[in-house]
Amino acid sequence: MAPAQILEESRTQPVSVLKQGVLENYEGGYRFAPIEEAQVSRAMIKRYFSTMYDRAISDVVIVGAGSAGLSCAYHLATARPDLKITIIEANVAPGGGAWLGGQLMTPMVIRKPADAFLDRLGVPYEDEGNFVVVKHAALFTSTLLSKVLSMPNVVMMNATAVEDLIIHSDFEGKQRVAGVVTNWTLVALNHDTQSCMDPNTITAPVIISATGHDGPMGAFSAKRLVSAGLLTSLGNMRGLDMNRAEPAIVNGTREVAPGLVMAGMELSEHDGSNRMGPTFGAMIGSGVKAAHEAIRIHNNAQIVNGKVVGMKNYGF
Ligand code: AHZ
Repeated sequence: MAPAQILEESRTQPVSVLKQGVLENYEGGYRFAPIEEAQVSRAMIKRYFSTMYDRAISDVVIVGAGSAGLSCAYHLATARPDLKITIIEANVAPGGGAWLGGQLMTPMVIRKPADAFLDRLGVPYEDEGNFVVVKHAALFTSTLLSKVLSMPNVVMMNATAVEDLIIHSDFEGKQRVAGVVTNWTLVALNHDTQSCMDPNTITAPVIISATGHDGPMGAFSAKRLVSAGLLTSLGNMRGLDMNRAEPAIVNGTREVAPGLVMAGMELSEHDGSNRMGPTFGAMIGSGVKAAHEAIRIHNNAQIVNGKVVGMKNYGF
């Protein structure tokens, strides 16, 4: 069909002509632009590996894209568009446990004042007085995820696990978390089946760990701090108490070891604080507080090639 004919057809039918020979027609005439298989491969490879190359040094690495990690990424990326933020998520699907509320039910409960974050995102909710309810947890998580991923300074590598921490002696001789050790999750899960499958690294002055409570991969950094001798023992998550748990997580979000900020439910394993069950305000608040901590570290540290080499007021 000649281009003129296609144009003519598009005027008479509910179709749109995008380009010569390309037609969006749902009456049997849908025509794609031609493509070579190698073009598809190269379109992905050049972007993915140039991103990996670039992010081998990042300004902030966020480990875990659950409600705490994503809330942190949103606040940090908005507040500091100059920072290269790299999110590492072990699962293929980011979002952690925030696709549902409690016991696989869809509504998500968020206690005030964390409803202000929903207003920032533009997520609608019903106001129940002291708390609000989003009709489906996936509405919160998909909106947050799409906003985070559309930020130019954010990169997410999913299906990638953090399987160790880089720990250096810093400029004062103190142990400092200086980056993460990564592998594709399918490799990380199969170390027992092969003799050697070495990992990759990302250097960064700030790591934010938000890997959730203990599980096959969860509470990863808290457990590694113990085995690395930077934490005496795990506090272990305590029983459910919504009123104690949520402020403990938000107010306790901090730099738990030099270079490592801990957020979300991973902190309950580190500190031995209560769980809150299906109320998500603390995950939002903790994510935002972790972003504040990352900004504080960036503002105070002298950073060269992703390494903290001194403090800005050091020696005064
Ligand atoms: O896949 C994990 C999930 O998406 C990811 N993750 C865990 N270990 C990782 C590793 N490398 C990379 N080694 C890793 N990624 O971290 C994410 C954690 O999300 P989550 O939803 O499990 O934790 P959260 O702290 O963001 O939210 C917790 C939500 C909970 S649990 C709870 C309770 O049990 O009482 N209550 C709430 C609100």
